[in-house]
Amino acid sequence: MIEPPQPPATPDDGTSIAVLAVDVQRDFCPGGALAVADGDRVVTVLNRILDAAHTRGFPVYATRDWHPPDSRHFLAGGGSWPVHCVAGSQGAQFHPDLRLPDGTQVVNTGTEADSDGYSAFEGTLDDGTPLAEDLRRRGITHMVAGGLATDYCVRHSVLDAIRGGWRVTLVTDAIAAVDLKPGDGAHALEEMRAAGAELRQSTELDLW
Ligand code: VGL
Ligand code: ZN
Repeated sequence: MIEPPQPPATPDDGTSIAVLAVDVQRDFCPGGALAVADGDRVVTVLNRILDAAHTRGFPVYATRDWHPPDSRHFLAGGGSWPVHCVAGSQGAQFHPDLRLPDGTQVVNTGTEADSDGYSAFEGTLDDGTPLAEDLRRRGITHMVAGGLATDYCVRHSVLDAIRGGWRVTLVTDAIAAVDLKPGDGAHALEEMRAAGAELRQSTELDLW
């Protein structure tokens, strides 16, 4: 039997794409300890992107905020936030509707008591490998990113990716902001765009 042609693992322009889903966890969604307004709205959009990535053989990275209970990131430890995403807790679970493909690399962030760990690039895979090292090892040059929250972990991750030399497409309907101060999310978007992130609606992506 003749096999149908397989989709290319890399697009024609020589770039190699990975998808980055940032902190799509129960605690950042309605009902969670640090709920982002409409945080769960990103799930449907990200699922479509994750399915397409999987079909095309693109690696998927899913970060999760994964704090120790005594983190200095929390109000009681002198930080800014109510207790959220304590490692192993129910609130730290990925949103139950998020469909992470087989082979998704989980990136744990904020695991040290003295760090906020806002950036995916401060995080490590389960075997301790830093995210940047894994991306380089796999020849990834371009990241398609979405998740929570626009003004914290998405912002820090996207800015670090650009500083590290990666091309970044930020999916504007796959993100939502904490907006501790009104306008924080909009400001973060502008900052990422000015740094070189390409802002796209999911419908405009080349993934389909
Ligand atoms: C985040 C606030 C505190 C985030 C994490 O994922 O954006 N925000 N911890
Ligand atoms: Zn946190």
